[in-house]
Amino acid sequence: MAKPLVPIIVKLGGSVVTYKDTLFKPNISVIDRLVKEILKANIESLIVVHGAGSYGHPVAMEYKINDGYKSPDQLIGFSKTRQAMMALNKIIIDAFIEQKLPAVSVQPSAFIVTDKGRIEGFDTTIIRKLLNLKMIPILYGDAVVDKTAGFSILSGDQIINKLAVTLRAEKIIFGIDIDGLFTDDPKRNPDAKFVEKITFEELQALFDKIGIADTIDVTGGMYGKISELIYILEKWDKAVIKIINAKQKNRLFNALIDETIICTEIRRR
Ligand code: IP8
Repeated sequence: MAKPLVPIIVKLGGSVVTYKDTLFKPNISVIDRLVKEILKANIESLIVVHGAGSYGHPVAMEYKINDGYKSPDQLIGFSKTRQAMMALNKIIIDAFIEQKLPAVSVQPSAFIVTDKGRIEGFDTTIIRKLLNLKMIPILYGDAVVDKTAGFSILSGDQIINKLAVTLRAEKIIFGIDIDGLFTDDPKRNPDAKFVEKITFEELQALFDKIGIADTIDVTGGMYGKISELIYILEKWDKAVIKIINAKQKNRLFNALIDETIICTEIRRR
């Protein structure tokens, strides 16, 4: 039997695919350009996970979905968060289909349960089958059922962590709206230094230095992202993670075809 192809995993961050400060505003031109870059790169096996941006985060925040079930008033917020994410997911899938790329939505909340916010069950059968068919599964951060808390918010980053480790992905590209990791938050500290390459241990040391993004982000912004990156490298030492600025033209394309670009590259050692 032919060896299954190892997928490349791409995260399209919420600050890339939406305007984070305007409720329910997708960044259509960026989405379209990124999909064209994916088309041009002609990748054999690809999974895309997108963030919530101004779709899921403000709604989840309003109804405190990430705090778990506390009162019946939150239930409508759980519904609205799910709907918001499906709406954004549809916009993104439509952009793939427009380019005749066979993307298909895989709704995380329909197959993932968390316990105290961490993924419990994770069955990749559907995703593997879709990849075998040469389709592009597209997942996203979602509002999910939680064993202890009733419900919780599952970030796209945690999904990527699980996918990368389970499917033994060797290349993981995180598309965000800055060039990569800095020694501090570059939006607040002008002396923050850009990090080109970093190892697992160095990343752990940097972990405490990077604060939570000041925009509305119920899953912890850059802080949440870094902690998930550490989890990936802890469990799967062949992963090479690139954090790129997906708002800059051709960065995603060049990262996909292994051209040298401005980015932060993270390896186990
Ligand atoms: O933007 C969060 O996903 P993320 C998901 O990947 C929701 O952190 C629904 C807020």
